[in-house]
Amino acid sequence: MDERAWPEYNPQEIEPRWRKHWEESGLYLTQEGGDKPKYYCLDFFPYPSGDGLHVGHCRNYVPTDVLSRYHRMQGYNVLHPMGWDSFGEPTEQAAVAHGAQPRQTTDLNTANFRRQMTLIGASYDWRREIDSSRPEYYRWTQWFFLLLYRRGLAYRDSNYQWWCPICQTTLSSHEAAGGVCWRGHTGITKREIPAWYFKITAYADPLLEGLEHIDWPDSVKNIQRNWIGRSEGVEIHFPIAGSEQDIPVFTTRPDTLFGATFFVLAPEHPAVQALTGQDQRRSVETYVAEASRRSEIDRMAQMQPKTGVFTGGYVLNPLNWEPIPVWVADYVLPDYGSGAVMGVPAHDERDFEFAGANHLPVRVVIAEQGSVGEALEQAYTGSGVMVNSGEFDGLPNETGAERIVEELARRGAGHPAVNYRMRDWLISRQRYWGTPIPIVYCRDCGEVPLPEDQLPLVLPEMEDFTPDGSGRSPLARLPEFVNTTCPKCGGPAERETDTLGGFACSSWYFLRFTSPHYQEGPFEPEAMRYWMPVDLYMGGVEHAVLHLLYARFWTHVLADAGLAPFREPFPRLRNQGQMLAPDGQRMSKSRGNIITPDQMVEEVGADALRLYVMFMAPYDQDIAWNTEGINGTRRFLNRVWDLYARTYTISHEASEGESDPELERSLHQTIRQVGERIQELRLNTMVSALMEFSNQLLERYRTDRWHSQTYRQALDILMVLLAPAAPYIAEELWHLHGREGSVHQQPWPQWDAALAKEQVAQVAVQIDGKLREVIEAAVGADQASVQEQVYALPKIKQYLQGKQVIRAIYVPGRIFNIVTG
Ligand code: ANZ
Ligand code: ZN
Repeated sequence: MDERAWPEYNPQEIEPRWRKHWEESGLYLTQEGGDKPKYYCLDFFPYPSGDGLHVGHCRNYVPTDVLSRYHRMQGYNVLHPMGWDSFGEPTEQAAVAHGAQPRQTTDLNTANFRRQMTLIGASYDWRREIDSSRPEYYRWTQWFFLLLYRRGLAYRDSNYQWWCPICQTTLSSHEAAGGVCWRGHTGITKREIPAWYFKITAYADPLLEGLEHIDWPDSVKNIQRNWIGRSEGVEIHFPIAGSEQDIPVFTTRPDTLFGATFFVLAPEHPAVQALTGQDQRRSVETYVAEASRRSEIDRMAQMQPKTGVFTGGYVLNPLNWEPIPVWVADYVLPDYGSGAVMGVPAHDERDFEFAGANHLPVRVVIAEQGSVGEALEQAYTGSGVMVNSGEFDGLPNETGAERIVEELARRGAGHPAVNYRMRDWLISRQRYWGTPIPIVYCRDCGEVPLPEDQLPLVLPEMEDFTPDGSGRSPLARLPEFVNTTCPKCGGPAERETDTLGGFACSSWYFLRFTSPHYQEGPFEPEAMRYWMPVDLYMGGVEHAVLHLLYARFWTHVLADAGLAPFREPFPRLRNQGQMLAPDGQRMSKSRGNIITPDQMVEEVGADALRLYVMFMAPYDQDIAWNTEGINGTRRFLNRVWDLYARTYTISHEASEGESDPELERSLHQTIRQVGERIQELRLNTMVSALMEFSNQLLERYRTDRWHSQTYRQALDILMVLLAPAAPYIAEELWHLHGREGSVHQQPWPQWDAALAKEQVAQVAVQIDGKLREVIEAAVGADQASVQEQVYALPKIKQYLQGKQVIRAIYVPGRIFNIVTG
């Protein structure tokens, strides 16, 4: 083939052709069994929104695809599946907005997602697609509910719940964090509604402990740690004056006990009634009624004035019997610790503020070193020597704390205690579009779980599934669903009408992918043990607690039930950065700044899009889209194409030319770099390694040094190295050269350490004419890289301390000269 006969690079023609071919030949179907090692590469479970994908999603789906392709070429069995988190409110609301049924909306949207994902070359095995709103799937979500139920980890309770008046459903405290519902609605309130909970608090310690053994971003681990909020302290019992009873408080500062000048109950505390005196009754009742209307978030805020009222009652300091006045104030939360605190204004900021607002005495019991005992302007929260604390005076406060706890224990008035900020997970929703809860209520037997052989409990079709404001699920309006017989006694019974929130579905889907069509259980045990745990899990930062905590919880439960030989489902987690619009704003439909993969594939091709998404920034950084940038990666692909068009055929016809040691070294270095960088997700520099190497080849061509055997070998290998990142062009080049099979089924090229080794030179480092160090630098390294190497040397750093570098000159391969002033 001569140069002129070579076709133009035309991704619009190449890409659809290969898409079709790959699908027909089943190129990406997962292989199982054999003795290959496995690699399970998973994206977060997307909910199929009507907007479809924008280019931001490519920052998730392109990297995982590149890793999957790379591992296949490395000889792994790769599981790279995709499915839909289609139950839950987003889908239901979208259906309402379009006047459609959620089933139709889901099917329409998933078809579009699938098309777009295929467009960008994502190599999912679509035979394994799952959809959480289909009975074949949610049957097993119900199975998990029953597993948790049997293990005492699912229970129904009537309590004050977060309620979103717009979604018309209860929210878990996780979803209500920050005072807005997780979908962004403000005005959430508390409402007393019976609801189902999962007892995630029983797993607080294992969930904390597990974080120590997994490779996750520290920021995500810390968010989970804070969410669980383990706090070690002491429970102290304060006797009520004139009563046999006492009230416990949780404190992390037992050393400040003698500084407790008041005592505060949360307005909801059950002892408020009993402690309130005749004269205070009206003011206390008014205060309590008002507090219940304010949200927990307002109450926690540091800036709130500390309101409260005196109850007229007293408790006694358990060590010296000093009477302490009891107040009711809403800065004390009902569901943390015991819902009561000892107020120590001298050493706690909020107590200090409260004392100031209510003219309560402040008594210093920990003396700050060097303080002369003047009035405090703010609470002193540091350490020091104990004062005003009876027999404990003069002790360092850490020792004092231990002594006080011993003394309390001796008198039976206190003991060490651990508290958690995390609450149980509220999972029931008074909504239609979710997994029905497999529980019935029988007049005689009470709450009865459905036997497993009655699963799936199918979600009935409903013409009008909008909530009616009753606080009950729309399913309650269907007598044919509600009325049933008791599985235990056969008598009349009613079904639970709440459904499970969407987070239930996503708490186990990664297990389903290991055997998506298995009928006898949620997963085929062998397949699950083969594929799990997930080797790389990737998705957005927004799931730091909700999904990522729940999924860990279910897996821990599964392990304790003897059904999984591991506790942590995701040993390696990575979060991709956000893609912002060119204007630096978040991409959103309402701003009208969305860029779709469809547009980009149309304009420059999927390969250029993939390369740009990787090249633009480290994968975990937020960055704005830049159209000039994608033109750059398209030009790179044009150059690669040209390279092959101009020289490939000829170089193969050419007789054995001589070798090119310098090119050979770069070739082996490039193989190494591309592989390592893919594994480490350093995808931007992976692309630059491909670019640099291609440029080097082009340079050989321009300067007529392309007749070597090395050059020809380099072209053979470059196609293969391009395959994970730019699968279409790599495949096309492969076939244009009459190669057999698919480039994607080629083994990853080996690199040779000896050949990759840089030739090094001894470089003398001089400062102001004096020899200070000799280093080894790569032959051909430029001044900038040698300078970086030199300035990083501790010895050189020391010499340069306090001096100013005026000039640095590199004489390649010989001397690095620094002149200071
Ligand atoms: C007395 C004291 C003195 C406290 C002092 C602190 C400093 P963490 O670390 O978050 O666990 N507390 C206990 N229960 C509370 C509730 N239901 N609502 C609001 N605050 C509550 O915090 C433990 C501290 O938070 C406890 O220690 C208690 O105040 C307060 F110099 O007790 B401390
Ligand atoms: Zn019964």
